[in-house]
Amino acid sequence: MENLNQLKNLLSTPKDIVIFSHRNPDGDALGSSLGLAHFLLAQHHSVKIILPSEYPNYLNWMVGVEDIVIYDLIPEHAKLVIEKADIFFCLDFNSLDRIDKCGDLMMKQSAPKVVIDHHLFPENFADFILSDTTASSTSELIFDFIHLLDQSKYLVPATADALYVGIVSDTGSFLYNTSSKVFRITATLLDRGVDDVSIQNRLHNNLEIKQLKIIGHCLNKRLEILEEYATALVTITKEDYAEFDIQRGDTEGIVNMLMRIQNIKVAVLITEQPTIVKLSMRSKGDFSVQEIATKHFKGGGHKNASGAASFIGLKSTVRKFKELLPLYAEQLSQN
Ligand SMILES: [Mn+2]
Repeated sequence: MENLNQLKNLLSTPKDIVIFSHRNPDGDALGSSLGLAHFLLAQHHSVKIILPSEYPNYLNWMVGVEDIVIYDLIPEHAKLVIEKADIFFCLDFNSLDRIDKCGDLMMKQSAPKVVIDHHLFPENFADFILSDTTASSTSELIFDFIHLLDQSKYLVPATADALYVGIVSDTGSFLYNTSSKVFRITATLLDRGVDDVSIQNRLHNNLEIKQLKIIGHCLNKRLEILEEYATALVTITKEDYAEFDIQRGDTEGIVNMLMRIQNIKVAVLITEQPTIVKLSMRSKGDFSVQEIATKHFKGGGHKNASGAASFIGLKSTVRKFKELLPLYAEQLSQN
């Protein structure tokens, strides 16, 4: 991070700090935000986390979630908090549209803005940027940031737990995006007292029966294998949403499950939402679903994990996706 000393100075006296993370927050959004929040609280800053929309239920045990301000629920209060801030942190996103109206509200304020993120192509709106697209997660970068500030004595247990959640989430429990550095950081977090087994249980062995039945339905009735293109596709219709009472977070993990099929290089989950169609994509190796998300739909993310929106309805979206695959036939047919 350039001008790190300037930021160090700013943080040397108690400040009103607002931390933003992205809409539909995942384990890394929450993990990095809560991890940083507890680190700053230990130094007597006053800290508020603002998220545009609600976090999924499976994360509701994390220390400090009850104090998170959800913009969708209390926009007026969120606005007041934003107007009082001395410093803004933007975690796990790098384009302002990921925080909806909060982006405009923040940009109206002159207070310094810090971006810490691992997504490709950061927008240039911040005064301080720690961006590393090779990092497993933003939580990994919060760990780095704490050490860059030379303040590891404030890496309190609640921070260690939160950063562990973020790393586990964005590496699919150490299945991808790993590096020797990730394992070293994780070891340090365990040395700081993280109970890894109990957190993994809370994250993974925590499904409602309904959620398993949704997965069963999707794999049994909605899975299509496009063998020629090493691609697995699951489509969830509006009717499925109604019949199985599918809520936010219930479809989490389905697309990763498709990657477990042998010889599959690309997995996509296409869901029919009330007003848009959403695509969640994964890939192995050099094949970039990020390119598909940005070139052909409205979206982005990482080379091997991206999300996108489509506005042409479910059937046309599925057709469009399938028609794109021949463009990548050469890459997808390689072994
Ligand atoms: Mn992330």
